[in-house]
Amino acid sequence: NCSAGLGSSGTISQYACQRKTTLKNCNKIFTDAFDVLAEHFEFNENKGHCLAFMRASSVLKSLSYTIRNYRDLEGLACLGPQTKAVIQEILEYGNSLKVQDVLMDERYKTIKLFTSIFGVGLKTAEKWYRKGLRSLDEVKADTSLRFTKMQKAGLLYYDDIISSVSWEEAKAVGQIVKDACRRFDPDAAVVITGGFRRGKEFGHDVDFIITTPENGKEVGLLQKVLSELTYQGILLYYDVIDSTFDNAQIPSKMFEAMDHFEKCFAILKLKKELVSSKQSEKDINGKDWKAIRVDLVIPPMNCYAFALLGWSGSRQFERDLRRYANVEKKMLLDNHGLYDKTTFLSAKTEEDIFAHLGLEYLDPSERNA
Ligand code: DCP
Ligand code: MG
Repeated sequence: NCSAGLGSSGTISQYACQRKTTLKNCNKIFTDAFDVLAEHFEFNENKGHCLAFMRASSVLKSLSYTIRNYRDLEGLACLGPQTKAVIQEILEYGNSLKVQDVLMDERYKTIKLFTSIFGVGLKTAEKWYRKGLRSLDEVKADTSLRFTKMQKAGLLYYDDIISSVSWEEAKAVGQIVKDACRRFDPDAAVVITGGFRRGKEFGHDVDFIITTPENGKEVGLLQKVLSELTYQGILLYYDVIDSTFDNAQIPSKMFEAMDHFEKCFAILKLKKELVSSKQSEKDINGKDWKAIRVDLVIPPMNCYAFALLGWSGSRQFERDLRRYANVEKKMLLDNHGLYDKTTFLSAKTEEDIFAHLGLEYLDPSERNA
């Protein structure tokens, strides 16, 4: 129940890290449209338009009222003629022709389908599209394609992975991962991050940050945990990315897509009996488990707060937090640290990082930008 657009204040920041964005979205009809258009431009590698729609969507998600007429848009940041035109169209006709066109577009539909396979990015999806492939069956049947190990797993467990992970399932996976870590280090910190930490009820995977109180003790832990999960027979797939993290590394290497911590992209076999609401459930083939995508990230303790903040998302929140640090504070922020010109600013908690940046602390549930 969102209140009517009682005077849009002009005080909404252009940065998601200065807005509170909970999961309650009063403007879903507009943000769904923007999210489709942003994705369409992403698929066409039009970064500018993609960003414009993502930012506009994010601003509307932060509003405590529903946009009911064009005047409600006055003073809102990040809305340009392009995004405003879509809002006006939806206000007038209930939907947007451009969005309808995109949703019907064969290229959009196919790229969306292919990139929904674990291990398939935009480049691969486009290549398959250009070959004339349009469905998963056609992809699987094409003997000229060479799949990576990740893509093979993605296709094998496609149905399980595409059905989203519930919080109940995430908790059950959390218990398994925690038990495995604590076996080797009783003091290991194991925290669920990503969308579940922001309070989402469903996600596409379960993200974990794992570390140890003593710096350096985390080295070797991941391998032991993976052996344990293998021994239990529940590690369906994994790909370990070794740490390329170097404490001496300073700002020049910033703003890379991926951080340098040791991490693992995995698929775990979750027994349905371990999920409280799904006890003794079997599907028609008698399968009593579900394949779940899991990301494990292992930073050293001195980077823990930065890693946690960086992996808690949302993506738009992270983007704006870095942009804010950079543009407004002339600092560099990434998943490893915060640099003020030449000084490394240390932080034990996320609160410390917000304080360094002069920002009011936002709870993870308020970072759903
Ligand atoms: N992240 C990021 N940039 C990336 C990848 C990840 O900033 N290129 C951060 C923000 C994400 C978090 O890591 O919120 C976890 O990534 P996910 O893709 O798992 O995103 P979510 O957990 O937010 O969503 P989902 O519910 O789909 O898993
Ligand atoms: Mg996630």
